[in-house]
Amino acid sequence: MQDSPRPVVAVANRLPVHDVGDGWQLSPGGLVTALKPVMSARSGAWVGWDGGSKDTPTRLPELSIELAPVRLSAAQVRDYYHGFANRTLWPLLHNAIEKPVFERSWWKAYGDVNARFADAAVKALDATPDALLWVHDYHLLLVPELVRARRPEQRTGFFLHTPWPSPDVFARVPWRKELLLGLLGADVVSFHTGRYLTNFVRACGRLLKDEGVRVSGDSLVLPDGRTVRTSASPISIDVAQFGKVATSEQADADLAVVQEQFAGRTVLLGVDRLDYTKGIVERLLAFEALLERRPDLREQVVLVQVAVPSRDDVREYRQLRSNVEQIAGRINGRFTQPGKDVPVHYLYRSLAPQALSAYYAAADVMLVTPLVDGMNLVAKEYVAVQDARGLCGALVLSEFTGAADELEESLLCNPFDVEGLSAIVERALEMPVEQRRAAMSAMGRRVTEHDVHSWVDVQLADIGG
Ligand code: ADQ
Repeated sequence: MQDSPRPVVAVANRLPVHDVGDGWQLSPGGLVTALKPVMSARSGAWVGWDGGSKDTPTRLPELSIELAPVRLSAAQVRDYYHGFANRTLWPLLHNAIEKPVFERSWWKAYGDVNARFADAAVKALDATPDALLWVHDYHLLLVPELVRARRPEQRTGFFLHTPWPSPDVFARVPWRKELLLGLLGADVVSFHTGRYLTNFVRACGRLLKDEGVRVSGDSLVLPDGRTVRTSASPISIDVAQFGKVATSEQADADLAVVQEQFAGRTVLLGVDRLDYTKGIVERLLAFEALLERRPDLREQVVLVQVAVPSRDDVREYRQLRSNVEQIAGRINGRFTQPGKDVPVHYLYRSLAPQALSAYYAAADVMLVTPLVDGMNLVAKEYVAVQDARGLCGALVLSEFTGAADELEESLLCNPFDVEGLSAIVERALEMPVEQRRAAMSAMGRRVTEHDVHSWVDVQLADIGG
């Protein structure tokens, strides 16, 4: 007889629900969609920050698991979330492309809040016998060890959604040993790619030598003999769900509007959270260089840049927004012909799934050009939508994304080289249809085979040991 699957206690910065005015709904997003069927089959709990709302439900009809809200004070949100998570760890883990800020009071709050999350996780584990613990992302690096100290036999996995930088970059953070030892409370620590995994193992080997931690292949052996495994397990999207949305009547209607708006022009598209890791400035500069070099293209191409507002209480993000808007305005000022449409359409907002999928379907060339990105799901979403509709647009993809390891038939680019990027965009515009078709169908197959459900299965099997 087959054992029934073990329950799961997931811990992430936010709970997977949001207030829609007259009630609560599951938030959209890959992780939630992926976990929903698994959690329904397995039962368990999700521990996360309640985002400041006082009436977060502990159950939702469409979700079989318990929601375990963590309350944070305004000072904790400021120092742990806006401070240590977003201004110390986020830039540090993204190769320090913005300078990380090191502030002792933020570190203190980070430790306190991680302890709050660990308390809530232990409570949920006590109520769910035999559960696996699955901790997510850079907000909670200390949680695995905090739980291990109280539940030494607990099976625990950690998944990092960002990159892990080179050991030299990671070594800059004053609390580097504590952060690494926090993670080593897990049984398995997982990353999107083998490169991040190697960087992490090398950081442990170098910085924890004096603590008696030994590297053995891709594993770390602790002084008490316990072994922590690492694994590379690229996250993905719910391909079937994207296909369904992409071929819905609403998406057809939205697509017709976009196509009419840009009739006769080739559409280039960028879709990102407005974040300095995403290379939006370099992308705009490459587009500007292209229009400069090729006057014949000025009325033939349009760049649609959709940017979701993000972290606008952080100075670096406000500065980025103002740069992006200034450059988009400059390009339109320079290249718009009297009586004609502008070359850059800039949308600063979040879009509904059908509208987003209509833009993906309308895009002849998708520009995914981050300076550094753990995975990048937008690239996979574009492939899923184009494939579901039998289209064959060209994908220009930064080699500094996790997705580049899997989508090798894309046009890979180095976004730091603006002239080079501009030349690759030109190549994408001229790529023969057979070549695009072959590339899209190979990428479509790969994304379909490795969707988010198979990622969850692999992760949970790994944690189960
Ligand atoms: P993010 O940095 O947020 O995620 P990404 O993987 O690109 O980056 O996911 C963004 C999500 O937001 C996508 O699902 C996309 O559809 C959505 N989105 C973007 N613009 C939108 C818009 N205007 N309207 C509506 N939705 C929009 C982090 C890491 C990534 C990693 C993921 C998952 O930084 O590297 O891929 O987690 O692990």
